Amino acid sequence: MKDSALIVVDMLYDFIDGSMACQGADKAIENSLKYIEKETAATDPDDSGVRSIYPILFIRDHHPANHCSFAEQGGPWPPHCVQGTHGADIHEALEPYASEDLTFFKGEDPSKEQYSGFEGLNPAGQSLQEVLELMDIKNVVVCGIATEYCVRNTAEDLLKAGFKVYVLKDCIAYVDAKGHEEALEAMEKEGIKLI
Ligand code: VGL
Ligand code: ZN
Repeated sequence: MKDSALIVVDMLYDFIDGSMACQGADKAIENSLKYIEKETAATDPDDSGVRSIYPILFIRDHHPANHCSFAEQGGPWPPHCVQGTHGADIHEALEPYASEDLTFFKGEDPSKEQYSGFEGLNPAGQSLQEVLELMDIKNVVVCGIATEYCVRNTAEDLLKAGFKVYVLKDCIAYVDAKGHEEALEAMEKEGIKLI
């Protein structure tokens, strides 16, 4: 797809096999990798060294140890994605596709919950929207974890900002199966395309 980019949301160890391991995470990673390999594959059969350019942006939940979303501070979640821990790292199969400029950290303020990747910043202090606009991206494809929280909030904010939004329905994992189905239905009604 022209003018498009992939946004990988929170494919981090705590959501995969850690303190908040989500349902379908292994499958979501496997399918995301297949999608990435297809999108970045050589397009010219005579020149397999040439790979098409397809920006891949990463969102990372990145909490201080005293974050307000943690149960010990009265929040709904077990501690997860604490800065500097393995649980906050991108899965190793996806990590090679990540670059500093295209990685956006969220949830760093101890007093603020941030489910949306839209609230994240890259190390240079740029927002997701700013960077997508600089790259002239019009279509965004979203995969990641968790459907009901960060995937949904990120996709909805992208839609509100005027992007055409696609969610890869085989490349998302979830906290709760019913919540996942409801979130998909709601997103589709809003105009987000499930592909
Ligand atoms: C998320 C709960 C808490 C997510 C992050 O990535 O969906 N969910 N922090
Ligand atoms: Zn979090």
